[in-house]
Amino acid sequence: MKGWISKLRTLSLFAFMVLILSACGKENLTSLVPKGYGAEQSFNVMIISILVMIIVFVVVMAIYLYVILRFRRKKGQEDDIPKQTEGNKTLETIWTIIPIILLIVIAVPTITATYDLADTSDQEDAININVQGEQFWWHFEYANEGLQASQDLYIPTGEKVYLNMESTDVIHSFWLPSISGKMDVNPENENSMYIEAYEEGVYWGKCTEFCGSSHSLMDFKVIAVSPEEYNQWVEDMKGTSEQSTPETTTAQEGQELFSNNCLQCHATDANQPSAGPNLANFGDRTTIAGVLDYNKEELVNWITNPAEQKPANGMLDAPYLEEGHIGNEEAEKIADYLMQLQPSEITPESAK
Ligand code: HEC
Ligand SMILES: [Cu+2]
Repeated sequence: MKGWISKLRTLSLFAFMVLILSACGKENLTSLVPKGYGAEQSFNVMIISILVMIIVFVVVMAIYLYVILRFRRKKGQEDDIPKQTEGNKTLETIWTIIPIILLIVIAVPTITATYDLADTSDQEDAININVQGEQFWWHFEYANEGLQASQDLYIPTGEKVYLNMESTDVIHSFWLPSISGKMDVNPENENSMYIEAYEEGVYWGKCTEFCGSSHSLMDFKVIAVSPEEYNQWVEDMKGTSEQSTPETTTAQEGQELFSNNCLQCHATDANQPSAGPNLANFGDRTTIAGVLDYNKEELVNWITNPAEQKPANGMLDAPYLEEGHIGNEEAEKIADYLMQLQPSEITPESAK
């Protein structure tokens, strides 16, 4: 009786997990539908290993069932003792050689793919981006163009893009499941890997090394557009050194408030480095701080209370939070200003 209950419990736990986990997969956040070179290589290796495992399972089970059925004790044999055998050279040779062959079948493609993905010999001629992991956001610096970006990384399709990664604080891990494998982002050394997206699209990325209270909120996006659109985007971002005056008066007042309270950490010129995220194309974002829905209400909440949705993030050091002179009304004006920062026609929409 007891045994049945515990079996039932295990079974229902499995059923529950299947239900929960099957809802986990998000389009463009899965390594099971590879859309880039690194992800495809990993997927192929995964398929080979799974096929080998299935073959082994089926063959072993078939022999097992055959033996159980064929050599069952039958009526009248209750006292029979079967012939005792010890050691069988042929059998032992077979079951040593078969696993060796299977391991070779798995090892050759795995090692080939590993060396292939680690080969960075063409790095100098490629697009290079310095990736800085920060608690809890991603800073992208386009090394060739001197452009700064955060959260959203625009890349051209069909080209190798090298990411040179380092962390400002603790160890993070960069994972873009649909396009590439994972890479640790360390404070004390630089790690490089390349990504290559086959098709246009918005691909989701995650930090996969526990890095603090908002670790699970350290999301980012890679926006793969055609090479022409990418070049256009780069030109448009370079143009953000010329700041135009916003059209509405509220946005103009917001700009003033932003200069006085936020510019010490942020920049709205993509050519300017800054300690916090670069907001030059903030109006083209689809999320705020990587995870919040992109709308005015959320943005006002974020400005007035950044701790609520993303505990312990770097913006909590902002002096205005203590001084208390940015209320809802001021935050709304700032939101009007930030949401009209749309320097380029190339947006996540272009990647569809
Ligand atoms: C002490 C430096 C600092 C100050 C001052 C500061 N911020 Fe931030 N801000 C940050 C950091 C760091 C982040 C990244 C937080 C995260 O996502 O972990 C951030 C994130 C943001 C984001 C989300 C960015 C994105 O890429 O989605 C917005 C919007 C923002 N800040 C607006 C403001 C506004 C408006 C002000 C002034 C009222 C301000 N910040 C003042 C440091 C600062
Ligand atoms: Cu992290």
